Amino acid sequence: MSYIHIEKQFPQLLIFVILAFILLITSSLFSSGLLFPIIKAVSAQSAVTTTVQPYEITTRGNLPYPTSVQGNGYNNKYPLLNVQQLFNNCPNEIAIIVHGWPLNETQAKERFDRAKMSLEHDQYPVPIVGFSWESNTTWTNAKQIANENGPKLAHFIFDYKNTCKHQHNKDVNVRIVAHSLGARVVLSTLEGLNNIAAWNTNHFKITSVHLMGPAVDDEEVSRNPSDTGDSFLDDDIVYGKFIQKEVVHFFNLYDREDNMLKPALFPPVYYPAFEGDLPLGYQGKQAGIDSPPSSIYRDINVENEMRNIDDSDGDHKCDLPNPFIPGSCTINAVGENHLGYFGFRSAVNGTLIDDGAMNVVVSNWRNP
Ligand SMILES: [Ca+2]
Ligand SMILES: [Ca+2]
Ligand SMILES: [Ca+2]
Ligand SMILES: [Ca+2]
Repeated sequence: MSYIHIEKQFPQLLIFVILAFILLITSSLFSSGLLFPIIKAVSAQSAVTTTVQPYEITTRGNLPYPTSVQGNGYNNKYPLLNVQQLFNNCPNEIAIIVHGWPLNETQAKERFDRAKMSLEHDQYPVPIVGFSWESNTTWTNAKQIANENGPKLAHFIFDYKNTCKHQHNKDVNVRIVAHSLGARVVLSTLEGLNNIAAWNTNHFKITSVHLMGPAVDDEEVSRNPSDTGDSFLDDDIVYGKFIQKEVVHFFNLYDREDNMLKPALFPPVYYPAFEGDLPLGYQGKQAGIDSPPSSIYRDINVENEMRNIDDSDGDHKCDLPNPFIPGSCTINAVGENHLGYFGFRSAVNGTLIDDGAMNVVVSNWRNP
């Protein structure tokens, strides 16, 4: 009887002893001041500046394969790293940043630097690879060049994943973030990957794609070719099957107020006038099309991330002046600045004012 009694009491006794022991340890840590340095160390760590390693590759000059850009990043702020390092180190993940239209090399570097600052602000220290392509030409030429760049970027991505896998035994994650007409480069890249036999036999995938304010027709993410044909400049190709096959998570960040993408009653009207259709970045995929499942493809409204700031690149000029009214800027409200997705730069000292839609990108990376 008494034996059973002791056995029942024993767990409670044990808990009491453990609690007393914990109390003793913590109180002695407090009194000796040992616990305070631990708290201090934790808060100091969260204040440490996040650094994003900058790489850049280019196909400008109609190069058949992207080459590593030497020299410095935007405004000589830092040296660009050699891409060969990536192929040797194979970090767990990289983010390829693709710019839009119609940018020269300096402007491309400015976009990559803004993306870098926003990622640092959002404390996501992923190495970035800026993809600089020859977009500083007419809209029609730039569309053609964007298409041609897809297979080139596809081969680069394949070589990277393949080298890391078979020479360093590492599975690396490749993410892509593309702005505006850069979306056309990326859709063409997915088709290009699908055409690389060894990409398929290795079962490689792109970890995530973010299109930010994509300037491609709103049916191009369909899996059914018969969904195209609703406008006079259609490509007669849809990319939904490539999205589904090659990408783990695909995000379309759209903005109904974007001044390059929205249809408007009064000029200037850009994408809808150029193409006779609504862009994917205006209000998401076209209603009724056969898009990939929502486990892979998602539309996200980022209108409120585009603050009412008319100078995102810090050149003291309105990012999109009204060509019909001298001295008038088309950016007057939240959501309107098509150039704000990568963030906003101060015209006074070049630092970041706001991270644009990049916090949404980072949030999706952390929690797909
Ligand atoms: Ca359409
Ligand atoms: Ca169309
Ligand atoms: Ca500007
Ligand atoms: Ca933001």
